[in-house]
Amino acid sequence: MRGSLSGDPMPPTPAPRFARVLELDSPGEVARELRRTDSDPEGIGIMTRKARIYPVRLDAVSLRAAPLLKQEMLAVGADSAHARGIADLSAPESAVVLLATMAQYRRVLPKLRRQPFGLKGVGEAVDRALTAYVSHSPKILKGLHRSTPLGAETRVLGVLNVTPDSFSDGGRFLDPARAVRRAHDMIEEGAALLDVGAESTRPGAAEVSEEAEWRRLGPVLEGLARFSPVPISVDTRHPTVAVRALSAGADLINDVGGLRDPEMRRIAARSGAPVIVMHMRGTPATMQRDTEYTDLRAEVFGELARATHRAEAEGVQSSALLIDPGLGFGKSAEQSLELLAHVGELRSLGYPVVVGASRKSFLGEALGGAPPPDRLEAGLAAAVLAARAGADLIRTHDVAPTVRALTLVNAVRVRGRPVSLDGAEADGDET
Ligand code: HH2
Repeated sequence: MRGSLSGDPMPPTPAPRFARVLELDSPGEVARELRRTDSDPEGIGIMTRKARIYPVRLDAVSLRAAPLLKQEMLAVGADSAHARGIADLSAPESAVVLLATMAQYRRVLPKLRRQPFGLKGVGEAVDRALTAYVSHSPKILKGLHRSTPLGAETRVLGVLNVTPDSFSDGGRFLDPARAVRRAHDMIEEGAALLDVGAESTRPGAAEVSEEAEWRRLGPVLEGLARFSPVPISVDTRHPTVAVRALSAGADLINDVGGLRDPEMRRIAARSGAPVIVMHMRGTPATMQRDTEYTDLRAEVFGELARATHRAEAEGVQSSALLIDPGLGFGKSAEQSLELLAHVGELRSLGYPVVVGASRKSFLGEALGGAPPPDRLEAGLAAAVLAARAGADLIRTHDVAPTVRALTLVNAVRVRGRPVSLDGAEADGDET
């Protein structure tokens, strides 16, 4: 029988009978949980970086680079997946998924920088994506006339359609006085920004002349610009309308054309106005004809990445860009749901993320054919999912209920402080 030094019998060693799987979304949360174990503070910083695998996808990694990449990943105890055809030399390139913890990335990335076959660029791209993904630093969105904070919590972009034919509220706010009253109400209800549009972009909508668009928009903007304390975005695909709107008091451009029009890029660069770059293929008239994607999320992500990259190369400040997956724009209901479920991936690009699901037909389809007035709850659920994934702005017609739903999400969510790959802030407090 075991005994203590004093000869008394040893008390039975307590053994844990229950184990709890932890849900820790951010490095900040991991660090806080580790602190509860009374770990050594230095150890907490190191272990925080080991808590979670961050899968990272790369496209078109060359035949020569992919095996070397796998070898480097294996050498740090991580892994990377690539096409079978890389091994038998039948594939010229491959999509790659890296699987590693932050600690492993930290060891492997400096090594990649010294490797040939484009691995230096791969290392830099992975570093940028991870840093952008885990950071959620609050920033100020500087509109041309008004600014607003973004990033600390998910906020609402209130929709005002001054159109006769928008799919859910067409004709309700064509009268400028009524439109301005609605804007006033949305501000009272807690909208962080307003989005005013004068052309319906519903699938198959007829194109409106720029003159007609401006005739609807001008008086409303004029009325709004006088009193609105919140930034006003103008939802237009037309450069001439964007220019007139900015000089009539609009603060930013919401371009459902995703800055594909070079004139729109020039206006953005020259004016300094922020732009929401939304993903869409074709135009509203044609977009539902092309809903074929080989790899939906990779393609939407890649197209947004190229659009923002081109805009920056032409002089648009990166701090002026926001991105939006364009739910329902040239996407089937199923595809919109997939994008919604994974919208947090867009954070890898480092721009604030905008999501618009409000009253859209993919919600109706998910509900078995519900018309727009019956899509409120599904729209709120979509807003909550997007906010949970880290979206910065939810574009919605239903401002008051969305603000209330997001208040809860914002209260529950613990957002980490900016974290760099060297983990300097990884054990810092949450904001
Ligand atoms: N959706 C619509 C219009 N503009 N802009 C962004 N950035 N994101 C969106 O999801 C988005 C958008 C479509 O909705 P709505 O304005 O209500 O309809 P309509 O185009 O028929 O006016």
